Amino acid sequence: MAQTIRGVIFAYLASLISAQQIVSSQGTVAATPETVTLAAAVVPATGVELFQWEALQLTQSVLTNLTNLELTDAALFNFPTTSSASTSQCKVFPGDANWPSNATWEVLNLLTGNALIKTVPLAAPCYSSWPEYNVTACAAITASWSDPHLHANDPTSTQWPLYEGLTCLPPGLRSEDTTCTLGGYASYSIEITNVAQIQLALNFARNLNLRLVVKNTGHDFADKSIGAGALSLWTHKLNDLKFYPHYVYGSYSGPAFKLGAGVETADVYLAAEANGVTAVGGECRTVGLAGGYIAGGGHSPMSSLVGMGADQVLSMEVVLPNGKFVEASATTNSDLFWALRGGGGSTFGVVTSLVVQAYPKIPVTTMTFSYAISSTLSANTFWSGVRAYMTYFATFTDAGTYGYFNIVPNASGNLAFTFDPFWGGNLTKPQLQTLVAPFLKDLSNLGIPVTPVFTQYESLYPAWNASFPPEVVGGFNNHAASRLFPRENFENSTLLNATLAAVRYAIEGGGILVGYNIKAATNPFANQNNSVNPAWRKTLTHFILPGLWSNNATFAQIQNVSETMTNDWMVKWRAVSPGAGSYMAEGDINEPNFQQAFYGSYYPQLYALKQQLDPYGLFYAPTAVGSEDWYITGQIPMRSPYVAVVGGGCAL
Ligand SMILES: Cc1cc2nc3c(=O)[nH]c(=O)nc-3n(C[C@H](O)[C@H](O)[C@H](O)COP(=O)(O)OP(=O)(O)OC[C@H]3O[C@@H](n4cnc5c(N)ncnc54)[C@H](O)[C@@H]3O)c2cc1C
Ligand SMILES: *[C@@H]1O[C@H](CO)[C@@H](O)[C@H](O)[C@H]1NC(C)=O
Ligand SMILES: *[C@@H]1O[C@H](CO)[C@@H](O)[C@H](O)[C@H]1NC(C)=O
Ligand SMILES: *[C@@H]1O[C@H](CO)[C@@H](O)[C@H](O)[C@H]1NC(C)=O
Ligand SMILES: *[C@@H]1O[C@H](CO)[C@@H](O)[C@H](O)[C@H]1NC(C)=O
Ligand SMILES: *[C@@H]1O[C@H](CO)[C@@H](O)[C@H](O)[C@H]1NC(C)=O
Ligand SMILES: *[C@@H]1O[C@H](CO)[C@@H](O)[C@H](O)[C@H]1NC(C)=O
Ligand SMILES: *[C@@H]1O[C@H](CO)[C@@H](O)[C@H](O)[C@H]1NC(C)=O
Ligand SMILES: *[C@@H]1O[C@H](CO)[C@@H](O)[C@H](O)[C@H]1NC(C)=O
Ligand SMILES: *[C@@H]1O[C@H](CO)[C@@H](O)[C@H](O)[C@H]1NC(C)=O
Ligand SMILES: *[C@@H]1O[C@H](CO)[C@@H](O)[C@H](O)[C@H]1NC(C)=O
Ligand SMILES: CC(=O)N[C@H]1CO[C@H](CO)[C@@H](O)[C@@H]1O
Repeated sequence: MAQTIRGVIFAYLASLISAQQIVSSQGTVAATPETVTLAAAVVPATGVELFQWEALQLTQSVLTNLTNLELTDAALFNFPTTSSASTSQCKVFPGDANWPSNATWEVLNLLTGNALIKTVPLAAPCYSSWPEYNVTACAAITASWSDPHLHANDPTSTQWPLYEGLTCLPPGLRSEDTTCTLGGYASYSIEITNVAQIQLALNFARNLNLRLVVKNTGHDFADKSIGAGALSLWTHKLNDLKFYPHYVYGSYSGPAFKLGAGVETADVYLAAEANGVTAVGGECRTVGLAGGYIAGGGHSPMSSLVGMGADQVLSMEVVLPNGKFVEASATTNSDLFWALRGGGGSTFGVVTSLVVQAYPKIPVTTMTFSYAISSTLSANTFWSGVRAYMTYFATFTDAGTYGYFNIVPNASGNLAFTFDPFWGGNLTKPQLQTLVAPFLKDLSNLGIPVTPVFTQYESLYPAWNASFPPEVVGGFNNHAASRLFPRENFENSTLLNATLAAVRYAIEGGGILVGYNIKAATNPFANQNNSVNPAWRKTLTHFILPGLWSNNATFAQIQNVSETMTNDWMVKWRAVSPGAGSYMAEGDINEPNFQQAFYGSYYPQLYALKQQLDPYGLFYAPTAVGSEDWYITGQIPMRSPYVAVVGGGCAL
């Protein structure tokens, strides 16, 4: 017997105030998306100024209206009445008896204002098994596969397809995988444009015990933004940016930006340049500054001068696992504020925006040069050059610089060392030349010929634009780990030699080095009371160690390189830096004892807060706080755990 559902969907725009009915019966929903609008009310700000879309919220009276009007599914959107843990061991997965019916998904779609998207993998137009099959569209997707915007602008696609199971790649990229399935991609997404949609989605996922993921750009190296069978919140459209020339908040007084959760780094740097200030962000153009970047701590070309990205935050707006929208700052929800700045994304809630402080404009001078092993430059001399550099790590970062370099075989297969670049923030060309002169003399004494190129810029933007080309993504030929080696490793000759030997072992074993000589400077003008991995406060490096394979490598070969990296090369790195750590946002998804490595001594406090705020186990991401309480049911057994994001989730 068809049961009729009647409800009222509330308009939020004055012009649409008239209430509209939807009528539904089992399996069908008669109302069309055109006739409905969002279930939300406008709630005025009580603290920090809100973006217009942040004032659109799900309130108890909106829910009560739904209930009163006999929308039988309304209970699915309720806030929790108790803070009890979920009683179900496993998340509901597509195909399970409790998986929501099409009609139930349609109610979510209508209440969110027609924002639900059923997942079609990005490259589906390349596969005749999909209705989207279209040779022209496929050619366009294939041509821009390595462009991060392609993936950021898709509701579910990730920039690193390894952990989605390497399914649905553009044909020809890999001989081993030639099918298009959902793999590790979410089942549905919501294109988030306001707070009410996030609240509706969190309540829906929590009440129905669905897996939930948050996807901004999809940049995360461990693919923490995807998940099989999940409902995904796609936050990338929350890209408002507001500049305040004279912002006063707590003890801070100065320039500041309010950033929506979807804003990309390049947009912030451009806005800073236009307003005559300097913003703290990463090196990569399309990383989500207010998303995963600040959640993970955020290192920057500015870090050796002013600290971490997370240190610059003044306040945040966030939807909690219980669906409530709150502010977090040093004075409001201060424990949450502490955790959201360094404790990792997709753990304590969904951040909708944050306010960060900015700095006056500074000059930047860069230096580039390269040298390589050759018939006249031995491997030992090559590594002596690297050692010489390491002896200046403390001096250089104490002067505020950021040394970005790599050690990678050049096209002839000879190991090459390249500054890409050495970044002298707040230094003029003569100042940087004076700083590095002793190092260049050491290289010369070793018989290593280099031709440094110094370039001075007026501010961060032109220096950054010239130094960091648009990133290339979409690849799956490596898996990286990383290490934050402490200052003592470079100030004590015994330890320095041991560190150099450990690095050389990994590189000669087939790894490559993406190195940063960086520190998280102490900054009395910023709030550094946050959960950024304490290893960052002691480090002079962030060394990333990718292990490589060819695109067509078998999974056995991929597993071989991964295990060699995690269980051989990295063992040496950890042995010479006991108790140090690794940067979660550019770390190994298989890092042993990830709790210590990514969170250090803060882990127990973060875990306790996670239990308090999310007893439901709503938020889960690989290596996130509390993730040890879950396991992923591998859908492609041969590939687990290297394709760990594939599959549903179960509590241990
Ligand atoms: C080419 C490249 C260069 C990089 N350079 C730097 C650098 O210079 N400095 C640096 O520190 N890092 C750097 N990173 C790492 C980067 O900070 C992380 O990949 C970061 O997680 C990306 O965040 P995102 O929001 O863009 O990505 P996503 O993959 O979309 O999200 C990352 C994680 O954050 C969660 N998340 C995103 N938005 C929200 C939100 N609003 N609320 C709650 N959770 C959220 C996601 O669920 C996921 O767990 C770089 C990465 C790449 C790929
Ligand atoms: C609830 O419904 C009534 C009647 O349609 C309406 O006047 C009121 O504004 C609604 N409340 C909310 C919070 O939308
Ligand atoms: C195929 O894709 C192209 C490019 O996106 C588009 O212009 C065209 O309309 C599509 N064809 C069909 C039949 O959908
Ligand atoms: C991988 O295999 C595909 C299909 O066989 C082939 O076109 C491509 O050249 C191979 N790539 C590499 C790096 O071997
Ligand atoms: C740091 O923040 C925490 C969490 O809000 C607070 O309990 C603690 O007192 C703060 N510490 C300092 C030194 O301000
Ligand atoms: C690799 O480096 C060596 C030494 O500098 C140089 O002789 C050789 O030309 C380089 N090869 C390429 C392809 O750059
Ligand atoms: C840059 O250097 C000047 C002094 O030369 C100093 O006053 C200023 O604080 C520095 N700025 C930063 C961001 O470190
Ligand atoms: C950034 O650099 C590119 C070249 O890499 C140049 O074309 C572009 O004009 C620069 N943008 C700005 C705003 O300076
Ligand atoms: C240098 O490190 C070694 C090895 O850890 C240690 O034994 C030694 O005491 C250290 N020396 C100094 C001066 O700290
Ligand atoms: C470290 O290595 C350098 C260069 O090989 C050597 O001169 C020095 O004696 C070594 N230091 C220690 C403490 O072994
Ligand atoms: C990787 O393969 C090499 C060569 O077959 C083998 O010697 C090595 O033991 C393998 N390592 C792992 C971790 O499987
Ligand atoms: C939300 C959802 O999945 N709706 C689907 C319900 O079924 C109809 C007919 O198959 C689809 O058109 C909708 O997209």
